[in-house]
Amino acid sequence: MPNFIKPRWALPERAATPESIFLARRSLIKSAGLGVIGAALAAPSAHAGLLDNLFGANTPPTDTEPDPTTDLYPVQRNEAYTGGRPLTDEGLATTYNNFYEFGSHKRIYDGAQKLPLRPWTVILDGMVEEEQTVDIDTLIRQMPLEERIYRHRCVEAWSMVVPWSGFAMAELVKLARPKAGAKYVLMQTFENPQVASGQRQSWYPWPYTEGVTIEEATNPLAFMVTGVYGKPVPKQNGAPLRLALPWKYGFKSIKSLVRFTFTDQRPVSFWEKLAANEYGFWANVNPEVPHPRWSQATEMPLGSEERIPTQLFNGYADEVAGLYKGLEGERLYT
Ligand SMILES: Nc1nc2c(c(=O)[nH]1)N[C@H]1C(S)=C(S)[C@@H](COP(=O)(O)O)O[C@H]1N2
Ligand SMILES: [Mo]
Repeated sequence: MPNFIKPRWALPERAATPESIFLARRSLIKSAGLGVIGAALAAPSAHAGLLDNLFGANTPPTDTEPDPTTDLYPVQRNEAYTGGRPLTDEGLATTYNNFYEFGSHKRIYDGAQKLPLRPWTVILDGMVEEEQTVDIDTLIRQMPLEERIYRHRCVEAWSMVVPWSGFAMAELVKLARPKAGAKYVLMQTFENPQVASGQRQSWYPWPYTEGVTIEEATNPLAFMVTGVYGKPVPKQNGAPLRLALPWKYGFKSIKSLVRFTFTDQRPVSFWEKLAANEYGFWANVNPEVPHPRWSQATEMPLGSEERIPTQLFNGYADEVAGLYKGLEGERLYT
């Protein structure tokens, strides 16, 4: 094994596991009376070896099946979205991932290659004029694809700047034709425990779900991702269809979507079910509102040696602050 030099942005596993899973596991295991096993599972060092391995292999994995949308890329860049900072190295953005379906550590890109991407359908249902099941290739080929460089700020305080390809989420809402009473969009990731080892861990509330208001979904910044770095989006980054909400913490940007349900009930997300005190519905980036267990004032860009200040709404306040007028009483920033 070669010697790896751990970059300084390589956060210790405990800090890099946002999502309070060690705590959730601990309490579940305790309540099951399995204290000794619980302690071993809960040890923050459990994945240290895996994390160390990551930094020797920052090359994007290659997929053996050709993606049937490859011919669409690269797409036209929309110059209105420049990212404002240097792009993150493609090798880093595609090998340092959060995708709990494939494990609670960052090196899931190899395991994620098992996910079959075709056939893949997307359901549009709930409070809509007519329920639809849409084939992913039909969907992608009918949408106006463009490239946008967006900042991404994980709640764990690492960040990246990536060139996503895709289409405005407003286009998907238009296609779904929600009824007047619909207020929210509930979104779901695939469920396939045979290939997604994380989904065999029953203490998580699978499938991964997220939600936004219709106003958020139709804000021009809300972006459905089908590609990245001028190619179809790789499995580990949420193929074949994921969300990018650059003004919110990264966990809202749900991957590998199979269902959009329009509803008048506010959705409860995967992380909110696990730890409602730490992860709420709105989760807008705000450097002045700390996570209960760490500060959100600064962030570590992937590949960088220095922390930089975090900005309100991740720097997108001009575009989105208006969405939250009149909601000041809500927990908008966790
Ligand atoms: N289905 C699903 N979507 C998910 C996650 C996940 O574990 N499962 N992790 C989220 C988190 S915490 C982040 S920061 C981003 C990471 O996206 P990336 O791996 O493309 O950087 O995906 C988000 N979407
Ligand atoms: Mo995240």
